[in-house]
Amino acid sequence: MNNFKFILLTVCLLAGFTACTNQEKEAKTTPVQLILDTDIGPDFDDVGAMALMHALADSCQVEILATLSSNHHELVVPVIQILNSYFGRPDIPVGAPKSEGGVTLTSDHQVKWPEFLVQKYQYPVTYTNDAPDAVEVYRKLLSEAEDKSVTICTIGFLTNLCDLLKSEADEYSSLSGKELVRKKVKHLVAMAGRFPAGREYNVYKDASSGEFAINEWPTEIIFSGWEIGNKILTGKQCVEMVVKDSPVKDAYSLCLNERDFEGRMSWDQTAVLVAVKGYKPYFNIEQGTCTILSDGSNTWKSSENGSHFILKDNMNAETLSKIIEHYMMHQPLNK
Ligand SMILES: [Ca+2]
Repeated sequence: MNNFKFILLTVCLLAGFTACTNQEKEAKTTPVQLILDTDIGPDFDDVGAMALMHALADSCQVEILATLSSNHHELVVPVIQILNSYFGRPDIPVGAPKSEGGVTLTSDHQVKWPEFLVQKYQYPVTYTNDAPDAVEVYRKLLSEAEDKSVTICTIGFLTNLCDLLKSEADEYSSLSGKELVRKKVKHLVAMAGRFPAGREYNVYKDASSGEFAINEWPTEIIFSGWEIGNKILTGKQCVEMVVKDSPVKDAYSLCLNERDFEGRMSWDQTAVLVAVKGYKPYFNIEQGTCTILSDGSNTWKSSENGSHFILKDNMNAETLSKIIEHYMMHQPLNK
């Protein structure tokens, strides 16, 4: 090997070796311990949110403890697993709601993109009904966690979180669900509600769960309300990516080809971004109390001692679109 080749090889090895450590330095702290709760299917911003989450995991900023479905539809867990597998993490625990009631919903697009992904990406998948009970997954992971260490990010219905709060002592913990959450959860980041008042899909589709979960939740909650992600359009650049066989590109291509030609709202991505990286510098926050009413609508009362926080605008929507879409376009490290 001549000197030039040796130097080149050394530089390449060092570049590879330092890639993650530099990004770890960027993170400055231990990775966020995250459980994601998603309804992926009725909307596809969850696809962008999961891509963003895996991008931040590849730069050591988040450790994904579980990816759970809040939706009974049989293809929700398969789509979650396709995205986890695509990004090199096929073994992330999954789970699904097992309680009565709740929501069973899939895409209303003409092209059923969840079916398309399941047919195209022949990864081994677990259908939603066969997945473990999400409450059991929560209780096991929380019981094993350090106190106040777990961030939960919900970007779907609040079904599992309601069931978790109502759960009782079991083989994993002698604590009730509410006590377990109070002890182990750092905070909840929720794409839920509309502020200062209104009615938002993730809450009203399972209003009784939404009412119980939010009103009874024993830690701080950061809400990314409907009004935050609604003006942040993303996906057009994902469609134009020069990559083959990306489930992220496929989902956005199929959906944006039908409507949302200028990009899809980024409700769910904003919640995951804040759950992992914090609200600064992307947003400001306002402190107070969100109350969910029985019809799934919500109110907001600003106060200095409330345990809730709502995101408020700081950056302009165009800048946030670029930041979020950059993460959504992330490619798996080992592809
Ligand atoms: Ca969602």
